[in-house]
Amino acid sequence: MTTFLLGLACIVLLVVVVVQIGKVTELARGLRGEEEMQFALNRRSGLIGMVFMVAFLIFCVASAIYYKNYMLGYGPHISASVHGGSLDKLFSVTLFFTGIVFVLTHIALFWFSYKYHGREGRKALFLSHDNKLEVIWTIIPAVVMTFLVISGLDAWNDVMADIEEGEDYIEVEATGYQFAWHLRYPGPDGVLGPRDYKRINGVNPLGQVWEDPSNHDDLHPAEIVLPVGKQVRVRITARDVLHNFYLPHFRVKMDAVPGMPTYFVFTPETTTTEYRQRLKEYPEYQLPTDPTDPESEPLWKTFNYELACAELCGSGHYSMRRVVRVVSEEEYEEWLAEQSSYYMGSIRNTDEDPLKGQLLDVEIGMRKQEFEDKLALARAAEDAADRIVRLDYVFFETGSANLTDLSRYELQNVAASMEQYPDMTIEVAGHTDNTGDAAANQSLSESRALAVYNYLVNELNVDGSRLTSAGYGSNRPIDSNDTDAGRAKNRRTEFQILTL
Ligand SMILES: [Cu+2]
Repeated sequence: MTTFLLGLACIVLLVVVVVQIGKVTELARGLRGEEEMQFALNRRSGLIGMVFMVAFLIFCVASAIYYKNYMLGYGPHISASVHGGSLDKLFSVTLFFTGIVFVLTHIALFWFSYKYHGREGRKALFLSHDNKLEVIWTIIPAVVMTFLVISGLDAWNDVMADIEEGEDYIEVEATGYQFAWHLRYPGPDGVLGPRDYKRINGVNPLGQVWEDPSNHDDLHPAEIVLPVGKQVRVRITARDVLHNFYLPHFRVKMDAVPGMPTYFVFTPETTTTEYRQRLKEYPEYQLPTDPTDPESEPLWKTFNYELACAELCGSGHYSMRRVVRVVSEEEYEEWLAEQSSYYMGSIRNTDEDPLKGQLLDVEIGMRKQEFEDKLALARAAEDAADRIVRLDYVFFETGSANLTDLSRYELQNVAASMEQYPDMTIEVAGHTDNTGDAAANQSLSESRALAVYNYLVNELNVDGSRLTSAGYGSNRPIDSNDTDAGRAKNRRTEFQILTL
């Protein structure tokens, strides 16, 4: 409020001053003669213009020098990507020519208005046109522009070249929406799965088509991590309005257009750590990150590359920042291994999952591996009593001895192991938790073990003389029967290896 009142008072005072000066000039004009007064004013204006011109040019040059270590392309901010240098060079060449024009035209502008100001006895020269002059000021800019445009086109074609057949690269996808970037990595298969905008909803932010297995391993990380020296192709899309994928330190900038995927290929060549070391050399980046806390880490240490949106896309535009890390190949592989598939983590077996209730090839593979690991461990056990393999994926319908459909995969693993070890004999055992009647539990465990026995012998052709079945009711718990989790563990089917 005080600031507003002060501002208002300033404006009122300014108006009063201008009106008073006007009155004084009027009076002086009356005293000294109008024309003479005008000539003096012309001369003064010309001189003030000259002073302004000198101050302005000094200010322009000095501020450019003062801030050069903050500007892209200068000081520590030379490009961190392979192609970036050519763009920086282009900017410098353009700046060189436009800089010359900028300085010369300003000097000419103010010098002329001073030198040729209206004065006693001077008359303006009438000049309809001058061919020579017009040819000069058309040809020189045309030649310079042609040179700039051609070298610009050349750099553009170079920078915008897409991946060629057989080249090694990683593809990353960035989808802009109000107001963030949704990032997607292809996962181990190296393929970004297909999308369909009609499928976009709260849990499927990109509209991925879950029936397609190439979507199953796709990752949705929170930051962009890239290995140094490797080609990256960024597929850029938008979900609502225009956004712009901008990685200033890598000189990457491309519109994100709804319905029209764009791309950019670049190769980062400076890791985040190397860039920080570069910044460390400059006093500007030795200042504390938090200006109010001199003890806070210096700016160079907290520096991170960033992804920004360079299209004014709405009120939350500023919040579209994402951190970008460039690391060594090993660190990248490590990071990649830590990421988990979005489908497996957030979609699998939820209502959103069209494959709910089916087993995926990768899951079958994972379960087979788990089974083989457990079998190897059991066969290596010293004590015969420890040679037990729990069949974690054999399930029955509640309260009955009917095997669920998906149990067949685990039983196929058992059959395969019997074939692999022709001398192996086993006892299939059923166990329950302690809820309900003990006699009923006993009989349920026996019939469940028998169901497994029958399936192995009748459906999977395992020789019946090599296995037996037994039920133990709730007599052999492996966990507490006081918790849900414990009881779930106790309800189990397993087999014990009798002979190796
Ligand atoms: Cu945006």
